[in-house]
Amino acid sequence: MTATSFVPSSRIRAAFARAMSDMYRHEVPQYGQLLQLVQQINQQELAQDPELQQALDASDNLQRLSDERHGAIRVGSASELATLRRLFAVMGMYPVAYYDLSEGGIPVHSTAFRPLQLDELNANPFRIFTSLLRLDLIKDQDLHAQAQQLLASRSIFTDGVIRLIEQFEQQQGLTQQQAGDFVQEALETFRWHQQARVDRSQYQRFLHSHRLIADIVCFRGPHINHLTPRTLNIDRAQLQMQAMEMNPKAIIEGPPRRKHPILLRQTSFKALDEDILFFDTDGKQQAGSHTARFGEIEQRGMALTPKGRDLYDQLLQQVRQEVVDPVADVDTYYRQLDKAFAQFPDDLQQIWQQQLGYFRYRAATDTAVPLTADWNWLLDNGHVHLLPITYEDFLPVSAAGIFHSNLQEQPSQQVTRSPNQAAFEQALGCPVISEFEFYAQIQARSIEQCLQQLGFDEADSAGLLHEVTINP
Ligand code: OOG
Ligand code: NI
Repeated sequence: MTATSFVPSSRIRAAFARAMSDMYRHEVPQYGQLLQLVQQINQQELAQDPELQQALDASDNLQRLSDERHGAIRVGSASELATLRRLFAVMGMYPVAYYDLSEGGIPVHSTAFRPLQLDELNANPFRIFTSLLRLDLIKDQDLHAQAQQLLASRSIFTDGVIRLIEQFEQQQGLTQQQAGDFVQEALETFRWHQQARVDRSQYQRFLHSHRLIADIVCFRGPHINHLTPRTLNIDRAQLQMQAMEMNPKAIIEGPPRRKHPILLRQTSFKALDEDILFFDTDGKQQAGSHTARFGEIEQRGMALTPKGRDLYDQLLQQVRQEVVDPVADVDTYYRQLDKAFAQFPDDLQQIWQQQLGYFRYRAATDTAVPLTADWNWLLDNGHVHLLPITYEDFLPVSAAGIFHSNLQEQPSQQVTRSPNQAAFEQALGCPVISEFEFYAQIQARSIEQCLQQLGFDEADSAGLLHEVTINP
């Protein structure tokens, strides 16, 4: 068999994303409503703002807008996480970034499996935020042991998907038939199971320890807990969700609304109460309910350099210290957020000058430019345009906010901050990929191309390259 008969991983990813969306809409009809709302708002925004349309078009974002989606799952053991890594690799999705959620009082740490190259993201941007339970943070030894036993005795993957993953690894690809089977088999891992694996009292014990633990250990699999389309106006979407009584969370996570959006803003409708079944001690079924699944939306802005990210973290932390419980006083929270972020320039040239964000450099002319030109001159004279690079990753403080609003109540067990990237990577079976390197590479390649187009040879570009490579 020749390599050309294999299905490109982006096609498998797209088919999987579609199948997942269909399944989730069927399982959680309110998610279908959210999708419609976002589509409507995006159409209106594009119609009202031709500049936005152009900007999205120029950065290759327009054609993938309607299928921009992420999802999230939570798993319980190292071996589950390691097999997921192999499963996602079939779809060209690799672990990018380490997120410590213990900081936000959540006993998990996470990564996001996503495509790595820009052309892959453009082909299909689907990604999965994946969290691993920190059993080491469960203080109650008895519960800890029970959780371990439940996790060790479940198998969240079908035999079929394991076989296909092995085939993929041997052949370095899947045929059309195998790819179709793979999507169906892989989907099973993410399906909802109404039947819990424990009785009611055991479920309650986990719930009281931390609601998240009950969600992770009491079921047969790590049901997909939300999907997320991309909106062009999250403020409008939030208002509409309120008007439609969709029970949105109280605040939009992330930076405030800006002329030039940075990073990521997110909100969600809160997790629904869903009917589940317990086994009682006689093996009979008993009705109960579980709250875990929700729908989320996101608005993406530009990726920030480590320097920009530090400024973002520092400003957000300042606001969180001033307004300890944003949910209790939403207006004050937004006001303080706006006030603090006045310190973050909202002008592309300034963001570039202060090296706070990543950009693609586009040569705007084919005419030769003086070899003595510097970037300021090239930009000011319209020879080069700067296009912000879209942020493709996540934010731990926002993620913790999303977790919290879907856990209904404050956890009774305190979780202390304890990042452990080494333990996470050991469970995963490889290091996570640095998100900053990804953006820096896109930027560096665009600079090279831009200089070539402007007629600079290697020696001539040295000065200009030096000027921008201080940018990580
Ligand atoms: C994941 C929450 C984090 C995001 O978009 O930041 C997340 C979860 O609830 O499992 O999805
Ligand atoms: Ni999410």
